[in-house]
Amino acid sequence: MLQKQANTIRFLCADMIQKANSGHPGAPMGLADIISVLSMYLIHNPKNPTWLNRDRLVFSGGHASALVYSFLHLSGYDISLDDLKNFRQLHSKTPGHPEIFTPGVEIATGPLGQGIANAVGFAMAAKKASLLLGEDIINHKVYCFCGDGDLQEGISYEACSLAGLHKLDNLIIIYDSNNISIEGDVSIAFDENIKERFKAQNFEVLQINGHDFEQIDLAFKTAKESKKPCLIIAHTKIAKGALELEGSHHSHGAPLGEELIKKAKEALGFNPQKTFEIPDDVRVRFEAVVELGDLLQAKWEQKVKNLSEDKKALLKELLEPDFSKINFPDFKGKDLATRDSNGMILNEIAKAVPGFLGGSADLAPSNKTELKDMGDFPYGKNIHFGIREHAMVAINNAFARYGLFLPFSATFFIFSEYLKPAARMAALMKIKHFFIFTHDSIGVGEDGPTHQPIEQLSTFRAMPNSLTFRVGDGVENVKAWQIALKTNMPSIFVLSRQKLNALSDPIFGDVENGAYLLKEEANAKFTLLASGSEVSLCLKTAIKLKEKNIICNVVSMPCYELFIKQDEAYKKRILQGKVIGVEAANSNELYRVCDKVYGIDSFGESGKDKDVFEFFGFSEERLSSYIISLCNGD
Ligand SMILES: Cc1ncc(C[n+]2csc(CCOP(=O)(O)OP(=O)(O)O)c2C)c(N)n1
Repeated sequence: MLQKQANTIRFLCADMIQKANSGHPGAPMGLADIISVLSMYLIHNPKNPTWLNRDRLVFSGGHASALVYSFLHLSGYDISLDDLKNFRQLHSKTPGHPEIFTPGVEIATGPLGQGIANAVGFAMAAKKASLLLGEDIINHKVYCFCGDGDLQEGISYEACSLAGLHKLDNLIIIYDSNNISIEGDVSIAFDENIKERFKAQNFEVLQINGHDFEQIDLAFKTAKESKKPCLIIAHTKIAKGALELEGSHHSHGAPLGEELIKKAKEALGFNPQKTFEIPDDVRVRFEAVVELGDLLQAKWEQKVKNLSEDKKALLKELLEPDFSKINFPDFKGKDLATRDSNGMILNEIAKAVPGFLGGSADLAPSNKTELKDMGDFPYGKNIHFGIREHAMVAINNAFARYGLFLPFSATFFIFSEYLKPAARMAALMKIKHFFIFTHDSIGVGEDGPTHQPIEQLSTFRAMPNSLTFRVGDGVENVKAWQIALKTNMPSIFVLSRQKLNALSDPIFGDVENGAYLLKEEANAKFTLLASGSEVSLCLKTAIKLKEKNIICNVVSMPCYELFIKQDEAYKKRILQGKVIGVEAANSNELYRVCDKVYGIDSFGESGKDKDVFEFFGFSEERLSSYIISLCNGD
């Protein structure tokens, strides 16, 4: 029966890819035997894909999406046979790589390696949830399929190293060791001893023939009992069952061809004339899964009913956080670095919201992200990610997807470059994940151009489904958080290392509009539009210019993305005269709302922050001269 199930999956995948004339048959066919056995171990309820105590299943090699969908279809998720036939078509439930709108897909995968870190994140979230709610309530496993490509990516080292450190015995990674990737045999680029590598990372390592059902079964049994995270190295043949293409890299990413599929079906006792064939006994076997899932969930719900009142209240708060309880600090009139105001805000949120947690990539004291007296993961809320930015964000993406947590990830703004691929996935999935990036500009000073962000602000602003806040003082910082907590997508906080002057109250509009009028004069010739540290520079410069009879308004723009969505009337109201964008950053996107941009389009310089600002023209003197030169038509 296991073999028949596996072959059903094999040919469903081959047919899907053939019909779409696009896709990756190799990995799905190679993994069909293992997933056939896993179907007996996986605890889930296909009728309710969000049941909290379900096992999480992650396919790190998202190119094996045909396997994901055929397995989910057979298991009874809301994916029909027609959906399988629509594989990779526009607006289908079965897109090229798994996305979270498909029922049963836990997390979007495709960029190799990230799925492993997501699985580590799910396992960490489960540990935390189990400590909060009890082992009776949270005791599921996290299964992750990965391939050679995933293990070549650096993020797999980062994430597995943390998994070993935290002894995540709920994590089972199945490595599809078929020795093939796109360019051919992996030995041309990869020949390390995976077993020793994972042992060194404190994993239990099992090795099996991935087509031997007894060995697969025993491996899952052993892995479930393991006291450590477990890696199952499954030696497989890519495109197993595809006759002459079995074992060939040509099967990795192209349809097998109708003739070959027919011959392969015949060889394995399937009807070569039929496509998308699901034998009745295979259907019946999988239907039992749905019934079992329902039953398991019902039993679990009984346990939830028997929880103490405290635990019940905690579960409710984790599921539906109440932000009205947050006691936001009052920063009015206070000159502070925005990393400092942000640190105070974080602590207040963490005190009031049980699911709020996070950490930094070894920069918490500088990022001001320590949650004071709130302990360390797994018992507490501070997660020490070590210097693993990419894994940090992929792990926190999984925390966000787990269903109970609101995570933040922190580092210097410049090192956002090390985590961008996972931040992009957070945005793609529109998940609530907060990014705390301090040391936001050349204000970094002496550490020099390696540490001074220039183009990073533009790249985050350009990322769809996200809000980037570069706030000018503590009051803006609080307002930005109030928006972020309500927003179902990632929010990025770009914060200063250096102290900033407190701003006055808005004259027209507010942070929620993205940009607002901070200083308004009659008949202004210019509007100086700035964010972050440059807002108070513009205010001071405007005062200086008034002495010379050059009248300037000042607009603070803490969130570019919110501002460009405002209607024309709003923009017209706050942008008067010639609009000059002033930011100690790359100037690109400001040209969309400004006539001229006073930015930095080169890398920075090492020196005292004051000197570096002066050098790049960010002083009252230099900015005034620039505006005067515009008046003179220079
Ligand atoms: C970060 C990243 N780089 C490159 C790719 C393109 N890509 C997709 S699959 C693949 C080869 C993966 O090899 P392996 O994991 O062995 O998968 P298999 O050939 O067994 O299907 C590559 C390079 C990707 N999806 N993600």
